[in-house]
Amino acid sequence: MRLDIITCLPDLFDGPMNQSIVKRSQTKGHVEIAIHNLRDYATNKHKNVDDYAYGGGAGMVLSVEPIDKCISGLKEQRTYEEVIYLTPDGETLNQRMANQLSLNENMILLCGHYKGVDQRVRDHLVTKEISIGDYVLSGGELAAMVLADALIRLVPGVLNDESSALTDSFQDNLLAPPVYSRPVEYKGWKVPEVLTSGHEANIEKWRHDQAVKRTEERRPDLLD
Ligand code: 6GU
Repeated sequence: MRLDIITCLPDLFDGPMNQSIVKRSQTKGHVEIAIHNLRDYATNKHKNVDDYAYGGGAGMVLSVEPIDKCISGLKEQRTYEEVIYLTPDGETLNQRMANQLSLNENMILLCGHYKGVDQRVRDHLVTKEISIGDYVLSGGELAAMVLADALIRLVPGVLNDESSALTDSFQDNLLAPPVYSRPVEYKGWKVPEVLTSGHEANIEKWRHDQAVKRTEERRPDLLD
């Protein structure tokens, strides 16, 4: 999977994209992430990538030209299944959407900033608009990192068998069951006996029952 991320704040990606599983996915060659500074595609001498909104108000708007130049250049190098614009008025991200998108090979993630992007970008260049929840962030960068993380961990080979994405919360519309590790008793707080019994079938049943109980208590909407 290759992700091309277009942003006005490329430095924001330094940390999160270079740690832990996301970093390893790149060093192991399963995933390629390229960050593109929109400012490099500015056409005026001040390297501005935004401008006043026609009609007044609304603050600054990201201009169509630098975004089109950046996307066109990328499209000359490979074909993209999706050009995704991260925006609070997009479709809300969920595990099903992440699963579907994780099957794609090449995707562009466009991070909005300021008061948004020129609508012509959305009408002519963007193929999908995604939000990560009903709250407003100051830009699409954190949302792009959330989406990238959710997709990368689903790419075959990125996770080892033990931490397989198939056992994640949400994968079967159930939250994950509780987990325990050593010691078997701490300050009188005990690990459920079934987990140390060695009885595989009982353990599986206990985990499933706990997952259902947790989902009923915390997220009954998932069971509908
Ligand atoms: Cl994708 N962008 C911004 N700016 N805020 C958000 C969001 C995206 N998703 C939820 N809030």
